[in-house]
Amino acid sequence: MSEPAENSKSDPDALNLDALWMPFTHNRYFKKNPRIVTQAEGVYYTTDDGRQIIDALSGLWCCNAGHRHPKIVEAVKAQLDTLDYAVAFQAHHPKAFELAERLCDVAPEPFKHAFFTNSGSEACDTALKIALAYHKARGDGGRFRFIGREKGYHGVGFGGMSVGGMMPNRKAFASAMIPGVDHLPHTLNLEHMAYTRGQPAWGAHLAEDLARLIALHDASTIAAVILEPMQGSGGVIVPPIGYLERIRELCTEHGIVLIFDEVITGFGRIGEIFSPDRFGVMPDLITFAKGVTSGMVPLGGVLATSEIYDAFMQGPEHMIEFFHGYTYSGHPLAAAAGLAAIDVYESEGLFARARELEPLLEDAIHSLRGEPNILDIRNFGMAAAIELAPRAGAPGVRAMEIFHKCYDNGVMIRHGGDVLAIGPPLTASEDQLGVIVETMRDAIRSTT
Ligand code: PXG
Repeated sequence: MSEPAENSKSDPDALNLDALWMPFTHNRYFKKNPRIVTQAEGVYYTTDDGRQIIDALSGLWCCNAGHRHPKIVEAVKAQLDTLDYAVAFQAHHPKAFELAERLCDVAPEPFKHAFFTNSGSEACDTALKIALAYHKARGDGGRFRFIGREKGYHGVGFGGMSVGGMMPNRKAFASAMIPGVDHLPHTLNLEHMAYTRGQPAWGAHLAEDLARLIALHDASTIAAVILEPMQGSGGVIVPPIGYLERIRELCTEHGIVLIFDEVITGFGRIGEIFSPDRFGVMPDLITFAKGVTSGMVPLGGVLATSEIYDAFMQGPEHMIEFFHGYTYSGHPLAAAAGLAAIDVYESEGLFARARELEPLLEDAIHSLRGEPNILDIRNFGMAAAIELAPRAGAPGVRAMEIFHKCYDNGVMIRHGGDVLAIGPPLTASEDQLGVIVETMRDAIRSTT
């Protein structure tokens, strides 16, 4: 590794933290108690004070093959030596086509086309726009409504925010929500499903709320339903048995496009490439991001069926069919990283590995039952969450303290509200899963 230049600010003590307005962060609190990571490899981060800590969240649910996987690093470096950027509109470069083809090969059968974005937020907004324009292209342009779900997270664009269902992400922007959005109820109910391992048996009936919304708005006004098959940011909320099936039935019956937002569930987080291979329910559009490059280069996108793509391919051939796209759609570095990441997932059997680890993670996390202040433990695939009782008058603080203790003791977890969540890299060892859970146990026990 090269020595830092003399005036380099890579020495964290020399960092001026003020200029950076950090995303989704309590800036003032953070800057008094900074946590800085300087390197990463495999399942570990190195912190600015030289400690190795386990990354129990795969970055932000993205480094599914671990950090700096050598094959992905090599592919990105090689790409830099050949082509840095290539125009994305009206001319393009080979790897974007190769990655689209590769994704369609590994995705469930009906998905034959990929549209690239740079993030999950852009993927969600793109999918919503595809749904609207699809109906219009078929002469059904009266369909303008979107149905999201409470506790859903579809990124931070105006579309994704509007269909999202997390109050703090919506509150300050209420005046700017896109029109015609309604929400299904979320499916988390501790009275009926606390401590469920895997999919809850209770809750399929909540899908009937879609029938209610269809009756209220009329199907002819509804363009799409967008759901995370398993809610991630909302706190690992696993779909009740039969729930997604019923949503699918209703969408099919009423000509509504069903979008599965697989930004977290994709690329092995639930032990398969995408959720249809796990839950057996096929959407019409799939959004992806994060794990597609194992987090190495930003990339997102939307997978579409031929039925949807073909509906756009009408009119004079010299006309643009979909007035949408990004400067960096299918960026060469991202495409190279995506191709290499898929190779790694396949050659190392990482989705099967996730399925093998799932029961171990399940047993380990549920062993925390009975520790103080826990109301629920839930898990699916390589994801798990613990719901804590909020401290009186200080919601979220108990979870934050536990997060800090875990960090100090060598494990990076996630906290949001009073939920702790983990989503370790699919390359984690059984021992590392044990360390994660025992570190959480100590932190939970020592927190009032
Ligand atoms: N959809 C889903 C389902 C997501 O989880 C997005 C869209 C937006 O992706 P971008 O790439 O625009 O951030 C996400 C992002 C967390 C956490 O701690 C989750 C996300 C992002 C950051 C933190 O749960 N999910």
